[in-house]
Amino acid sequence: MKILVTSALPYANGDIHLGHLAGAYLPADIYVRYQRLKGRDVIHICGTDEHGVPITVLADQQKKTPREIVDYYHESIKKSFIEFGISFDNFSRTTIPLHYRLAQDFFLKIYNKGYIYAKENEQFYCPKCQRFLPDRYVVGKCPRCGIDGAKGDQCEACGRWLEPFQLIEPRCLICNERPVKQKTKHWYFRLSQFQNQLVWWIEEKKHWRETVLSSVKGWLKEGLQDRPITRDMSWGVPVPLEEARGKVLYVWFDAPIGYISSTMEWAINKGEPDLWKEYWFNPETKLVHFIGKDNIVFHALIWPAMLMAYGDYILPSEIPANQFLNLEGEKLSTSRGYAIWLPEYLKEFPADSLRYALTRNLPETRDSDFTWRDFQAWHNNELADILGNYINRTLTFIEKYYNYNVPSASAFTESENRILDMLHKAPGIIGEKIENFEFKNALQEVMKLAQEGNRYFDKEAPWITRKTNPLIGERTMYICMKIVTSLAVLIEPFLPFTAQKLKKMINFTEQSWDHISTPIVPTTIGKPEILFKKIENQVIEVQIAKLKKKECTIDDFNKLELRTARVVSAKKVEGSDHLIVCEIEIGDKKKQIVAGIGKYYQPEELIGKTIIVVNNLKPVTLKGVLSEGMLLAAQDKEGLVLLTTDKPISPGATVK
Ligand code: B3M
Ligand code: ZN
Repeated sequence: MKILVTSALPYANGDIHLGHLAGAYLPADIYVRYQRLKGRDVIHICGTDEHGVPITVLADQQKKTPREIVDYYHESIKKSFIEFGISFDNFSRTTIPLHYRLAQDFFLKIYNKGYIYAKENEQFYCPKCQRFLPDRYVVGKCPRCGIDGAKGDQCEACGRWLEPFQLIEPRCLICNERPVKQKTKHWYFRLSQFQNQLVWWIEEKKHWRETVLSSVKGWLKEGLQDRPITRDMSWGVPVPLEEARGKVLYVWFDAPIGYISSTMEWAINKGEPDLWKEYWFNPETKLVHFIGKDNIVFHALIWPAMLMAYGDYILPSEIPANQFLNLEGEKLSTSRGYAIWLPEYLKEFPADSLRYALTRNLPETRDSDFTWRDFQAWHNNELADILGNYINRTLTFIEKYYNYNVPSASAFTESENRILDMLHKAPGIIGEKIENFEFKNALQEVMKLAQEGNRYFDKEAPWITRKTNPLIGERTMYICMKIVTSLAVLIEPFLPFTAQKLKKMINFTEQSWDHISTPIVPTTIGKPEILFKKIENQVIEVQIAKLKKKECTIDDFNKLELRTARVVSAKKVEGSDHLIVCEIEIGDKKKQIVAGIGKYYQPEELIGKTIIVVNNLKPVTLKGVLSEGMLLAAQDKEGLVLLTTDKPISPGATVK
């Protein structure tokens, strides 16, 4: 059996954020890494989606060409995926000539079979911009949920797939003008003809997720309508018909074909240009599409219908679509900049910590919420205190008392046999969950082993038996190493960077999921290193503040009482290098504030300066010292400078 895994092609109009990762890429990567360890014939295919209105709108806004936009984001997205450990076999783009040829061939073949027809129709046209307004160039209120800002093709708030004419109070995205209807000719895909075939096909998919099935069945119940698959635009794959000059294929027609062209590119790069056929034309191939819920209708209805129309190709076997990930209790919004972007995340934290937090909390059956506090807690209390600590205490014990040589043992107690049995069964249990797309539960099973290890270590107390009964001490450490060895392989799909470090640390090279059910412990280990360093509160607070900072109304701003203040005295807070406590004068009042500026200023330098403070901040205690306000400072890569006034002014003056 071959397994062809795809992850939704991200639009090359922005960086990857946590929502994308939790929706498709991380579960796909866990699945693929597992299948590779099982020794299965699996490939993971992806690439950037470089056409369509999402790209041209951004290009218009930034006064750049679509080409400049997609070139930039293709590279940026590709780089952050690599750094996050998303292991694609090929990461292509939909603007390569191969893709154009394939998409045009696809169109022509189903056109010649009679599944595409032309029709004159009315469309929104902006009189001011003098252009047709396809899809997202029209915005308005959603007819279903009423939210303003719904796009001409989809309402992001409720997920409803829309036609521009359904929008209430439509307007042109570029100039806000009310568009008019004007005639134009377009080519339609006879989706309605596939209604019955799709109903039968979906019937077989009883094991699919309820969320996927219910949305698909909803569409089928409404009855499928023919879909226009061309657009009046210049950026895209040209429609391969003489009479369609100046028109391009709709992005959702060409994008899924990108799965095929990316597989073709993979085969070419491998030097076996026909190899892709062994996947796409092979009824034994399991085709798995990882996507977010907003892409369900395209992958579970329209794309299969396109494939049915074409013939030859296989149909999707699995579509484990995820629900949405919210952020600190609110919906992500890329237009408002309310998201955590992967490149920014990676500048501050290790990839595996986020892989862990997201997997632990995947929106598999319902929307889930990412918070920085959970992230910190899970990193510190689970990755560091359970997994990292278990591995570290085992390895340092062997380093210290057995000079890096792993003790051996042969006869075991009942509870030890129970642990060996648990290790024996773990790959099967975890594997089954992964194969059923229950990644959250699978990860929990992995963590159970580390928990069990800690319990066993505590109970056996090898630091005592080492002296009182050395044979028992050795046996304990042997069992402990068995667990560490199993973990080195079993964490790999979830925490690939940690797995690699751990394997190196214990001189272990095993690459097989099945072999690890009877782990063969290495005879010697290398120098143990800490796998997870704790994440401090301050670091997390900066991240929370960053998110909160994104939007501020004038009312929010007016809540702050900003004043000038004169520094009367200043000294370092005891036991801290970077905290300085200042006594300040504001009008005729005195108060004290604690500021984290010790790295940039000596206390003496501050005395006599007029600074700007937030006067009505709720008092807090920092390192046991009361702080009744906050001073303002500007910071960049080079350092930090205090804000002062341009000319002398009395302390207590208001700042606006
Ligand atoms: N680019 C939508 C998205 O990024 C779209 C997916 C295409 S998959 C063929 O969510
Ligand atoms: Zn306009």
